[in-house]
Amino acid sequence: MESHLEKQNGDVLQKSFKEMISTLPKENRWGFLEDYYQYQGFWISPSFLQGALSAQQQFQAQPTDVILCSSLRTGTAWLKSLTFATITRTLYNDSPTPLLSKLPHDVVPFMEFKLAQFSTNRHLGIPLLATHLPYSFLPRSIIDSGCKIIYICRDPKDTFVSLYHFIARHCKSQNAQPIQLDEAFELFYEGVSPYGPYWDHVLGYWKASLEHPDKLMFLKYEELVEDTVLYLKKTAEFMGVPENIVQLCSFDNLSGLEVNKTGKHCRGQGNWEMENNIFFRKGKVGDWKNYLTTEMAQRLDQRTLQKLSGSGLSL
Ligand code: PAP
Repeated sequence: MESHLEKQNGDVLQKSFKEMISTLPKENRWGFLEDYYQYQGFWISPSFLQGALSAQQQFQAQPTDVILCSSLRTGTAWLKSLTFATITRTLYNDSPTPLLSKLPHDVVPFMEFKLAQFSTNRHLGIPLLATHLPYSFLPRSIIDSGCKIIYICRDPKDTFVSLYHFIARHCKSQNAQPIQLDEAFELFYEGVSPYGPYWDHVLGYWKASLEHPDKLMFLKYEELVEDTVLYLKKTAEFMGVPENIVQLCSFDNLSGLEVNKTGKHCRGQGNWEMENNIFFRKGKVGDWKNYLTTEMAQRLDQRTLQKLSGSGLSL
């Protein structure tokens, strides 16, 4: 819970944010329950943007914090479970880790969704926090405090397919008609997707990782799948803690837990309630082959080449 003063300040801020947001370009071809707004080059839901703006004003990062950053559907929940298990390995020697009874998203909160930006809403003994915000949206204190950032990205084709299923399932659960895959593809391609353009999100963190390799670790989902132990070790080293726990955080283990099969998770102000199992679909590299035509795959690959050209990054 936030304090009384934090709440008062928060209410005033939220009002001015709402006014500002209502002036932004908006769009809703994905068929969400609310319009998406374009702010500083990125498409974002108004409630998450309000959370982001509020975090920019209020969040005080600690130098010991580790901020987990990602666009949607690129392996956030997996990264959360791996880093949480690494950081808390000695804390839960005699009792079961919360990863066995809670969704990873409820174990490591999002800065912009759950108001974890308020120190009173955080477990300060566990310095992990997550965000889907682009690098340019991060609160200044994250950069100034010198705390560490871990970013995870994924092949745009698998990211798109995963995102499409996530949104289609969410729409169905709200009795809304989901958009067709080929229409969604065109929107993603044009950069009109939640927290998109996807490539701009990735490039923001990529460039920052080149400038500050000691502060920003850049991971790819595919590399994590290919050699989980190696990347877990690197991540632990980066955070300055020892590792173990690959099995605990594996897709099969997490997706088979009762909490992740039957529980529910809520984002924003209640308008994003979803079943926990939506976060565990297949967890495979290359599932796009089951959904995209060769032409679609080639177009997206071309787009990726063009967007990442000159950056030194390939996906
Ligand atoms: P979010 O943006 O909704 O938080 P995020 O966790 O970033 O989603 O990514 C979800 C993807 O990670 C899903 O991919 P898929 O749709 O292609 O299957 C999900 O299945 C996958 N995933 C979740 N947990 C794991 C895990 N432990 N290991 C590997 N992949 C996982």
